[in-house]
Amino acid sequence: MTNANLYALFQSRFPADLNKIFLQQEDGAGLTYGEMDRLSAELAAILTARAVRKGDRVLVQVEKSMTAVCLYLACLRIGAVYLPLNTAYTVKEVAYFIDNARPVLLIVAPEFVESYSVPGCTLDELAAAAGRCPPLTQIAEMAADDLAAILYTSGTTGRSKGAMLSHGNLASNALTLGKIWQWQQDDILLHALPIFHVHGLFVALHCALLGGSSVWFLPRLDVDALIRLLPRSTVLMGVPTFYSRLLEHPEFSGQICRNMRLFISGSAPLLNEIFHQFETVTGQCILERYGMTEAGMITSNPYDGARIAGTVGFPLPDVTVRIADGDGSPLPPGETGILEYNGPNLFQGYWEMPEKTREDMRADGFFISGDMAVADEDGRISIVGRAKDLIIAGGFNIYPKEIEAVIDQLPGVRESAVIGCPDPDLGEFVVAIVVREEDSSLTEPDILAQISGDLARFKQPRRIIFRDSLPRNTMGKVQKNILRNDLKGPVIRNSG
Ligand code: MLC
Ligand code: AMP
Repeated sequence: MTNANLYALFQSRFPADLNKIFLQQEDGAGLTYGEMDRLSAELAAILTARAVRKGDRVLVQVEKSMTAVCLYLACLRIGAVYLPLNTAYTVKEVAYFIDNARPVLLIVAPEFVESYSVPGCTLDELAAAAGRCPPLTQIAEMAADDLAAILYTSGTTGRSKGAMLSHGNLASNALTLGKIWQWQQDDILLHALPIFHVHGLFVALHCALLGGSSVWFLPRLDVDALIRLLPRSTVLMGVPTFYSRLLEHPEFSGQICRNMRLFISGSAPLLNEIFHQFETVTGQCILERYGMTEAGMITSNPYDGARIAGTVGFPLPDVTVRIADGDGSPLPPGETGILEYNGPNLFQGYWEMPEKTREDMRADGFFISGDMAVADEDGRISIVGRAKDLIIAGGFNIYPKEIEAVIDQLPGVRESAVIGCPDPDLGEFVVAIVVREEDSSLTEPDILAQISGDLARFKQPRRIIFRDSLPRNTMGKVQKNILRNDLKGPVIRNSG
């Protein structure tokens, strides 16, 4: 049996010259393929010395860095399950993940090492120890369905669920994307996404690793840095905000994109207007693709062939997609339904929540995405809405239920409803409509101050609007579409 360990696959694709740059920063710092292989083997040895074993969860909440990438690779090497978290999460939010996933080791920022019940350390500590430790070069034997990572994704019930992704899931998606996007050894990827989500961690880095390519590794989105590096890059992956911000930059031009062969957008809908403006300025069409944490990428516009604004293209070659009615029966082209899919990239279920996994799956193995879609006669798919109550701001998913639960338990609040309002920069921003108890004089700042420790900053409402009651249908369900319509126009986002 061949080893299905994803890191073994990466190794098999390393460039012949291990002195080739893998990650590089603008300040001159970098890691060659050989250095990355060695550092990840040293970190693998350190993790093993700290009693991390195959199948154990390693929870990681650290700033983006080259060492953090090697830590991820080290976990793959020893068969540990990598559990990355958004650096914006509060201690209270992280405590939930610890309780749920029971990691054996936490790697967190120095100020949080003592905050939790599970032993923790910093990435710097690990890196310092790595230099003193002989590398563990052996790659753990893994089956295709052994877990590689758990990525938490909030649910419409407000409780985060850990999506279990196996070595086989990640490998299949990476191999497919590498092929359809024609990844090449001389590609240079411009990487400015966070590395705690599918987009920046798996889609971007795996394509580069399988291609044996080089990566400009930016700590975060800095549009000035993109402008400087675009002439020395060939591929950019970003959420739509990347493209709207580039277009606003006075120095953005077709000329600086002259070496670029591919601009990819995803994680949130790309506005038609941005697609067309981008084409006008650069002569290039952004390739929009669609995916989710539970499977990685699912559909993509073609590399060769028409990329059409407002569509997410066709199912990946090894993924089956159907647009279905509420019972899972396929609908004909032109009819809007729920997008369901199946393929080798589909996850292994939600960590220790079999009932949640069952809720989202059909008996024939298809996963119910919760996205509303329509296919044309050729099978080209457009995402036209969401059946799930979800806000996407700057590519981060925000589940209203989670925010409503926090606001509802505040003294003086009778009930609340959280919705997304259109935002030109981030796509959507969070607004809470709150009904106070009769004797309450709660104000917007009072509420914001009281929820600040419970919710990551990006989830906190940018506006709180008070109402005497919430519109409800005859079933008693809050009619959020009415709230969205009522608030069209008058809601101005607080800048802070
Ligand atoms: C930052 N802020 C956000 C935010 N990002 N608020 C809402 N939504 C966001 N996405 C807030 C901060 O809390 C802060 O608030 C203020 O904005 C400035 O913070 P910043 O860090 O300086 O922001 P900026 O660098 O401009 O970040 C915006 C961004 C970033 C869009 C570049 O959010 C980003 O990199 N997003 C990518 C997310 C991503 O990778 N998604 C992929 C998910 S995978 P204040 O008030 O404190 O100043 C997936 C599957 C798939 O969906 O298909 O890919
Ligand atoms: P996440 O759970 O963070 O992986 O986010 C997945 C969700 O992002 C999907 O279910 C979609 O709602 C949304 N999404 C991803 N890509 C696109 C896209 N190209 N267009 C519209 N929505 C998208």
